[in-house]
Amino acid sequence: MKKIIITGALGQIGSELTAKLRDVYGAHNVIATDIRMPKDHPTVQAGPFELLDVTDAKAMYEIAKKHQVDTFMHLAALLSATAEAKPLLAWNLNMGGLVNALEVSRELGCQFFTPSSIGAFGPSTPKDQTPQDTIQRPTTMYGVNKVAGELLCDYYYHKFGVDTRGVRFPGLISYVTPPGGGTTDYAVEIYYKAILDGTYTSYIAKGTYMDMMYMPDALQAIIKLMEADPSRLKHRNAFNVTAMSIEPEDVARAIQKHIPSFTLQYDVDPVRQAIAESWPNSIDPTAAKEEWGFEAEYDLDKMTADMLTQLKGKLL
Ligand code: AKB
Repeated sequence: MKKIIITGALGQIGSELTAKLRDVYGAHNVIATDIRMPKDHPTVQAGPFELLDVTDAKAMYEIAKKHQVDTFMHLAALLSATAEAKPLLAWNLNMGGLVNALEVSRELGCQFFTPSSIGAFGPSTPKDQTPQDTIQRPTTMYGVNKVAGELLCDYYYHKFGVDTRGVRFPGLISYVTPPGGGTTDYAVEIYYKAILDGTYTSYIAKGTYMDMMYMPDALQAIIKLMEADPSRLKHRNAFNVTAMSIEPEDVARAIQKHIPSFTLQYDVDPVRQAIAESWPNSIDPTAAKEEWGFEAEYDLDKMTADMLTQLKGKLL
């Protein structure tokens, strides 16, 4: 049985991953940590919780040691748009937090997971069906952090034998905890606005394709990769994973199947649009499928039906 520590447990992925891991491995075997207290997060509160600033290496080590963890899931990070607004903070938090988490994992012999992102690609990367191994020259601070992070995780595996594993997540769509400061956030906001206002104004331009995935598939992918037979892994970190390549009009059309009067307008944000245009239109998840059996259950229509049902229950 695993004993897992999660950083960023109150974030978009963390809040749901904490609950899912507690279902699978037992509540007391999942130590949730975040820089703030878990008010209004009943699932995170329903088990061990520690306050932790991931840039504090000593505190991180002490918490991990106290709970005798054997698995480290490092999620705390600034997303792309926030990182572009505060690049130095992003460097310190995203890279400082990661190297601290890898060091703790090396010292305590933990298996290690951290997500990379489609943000690790840049304008010179092939745009369609982006291969697993390809040009990575991102033009954002977030992307620079993600590429460096992918390399650092490979380094800790080769140099120290830390069992590092990771995926490149696309935009993640969920109804539990909203994302904050990402470029793909429009694909979550649109569902909230569809329910509350019947209309949405997108900051991402019509025709801008990006990869997305529904949160249940993202959680399943993390667990499957961490449980995968290591002898099958040719790559260890930064596996391309995706469920759909979509643009705002695709989401609007999927919503209109349930809310025919839904309308979509545009007021494009040049900063987030430029980030989106520097990313791939679609990525190729073949390596993840072949090496550890990645699969996504939700396409756009199935995800939309579930998002609208769940959000109606939550918001109305
Ligand atoms: C973001 O938009 O910054 C994230 C990501 C794709 O990594 N959702």
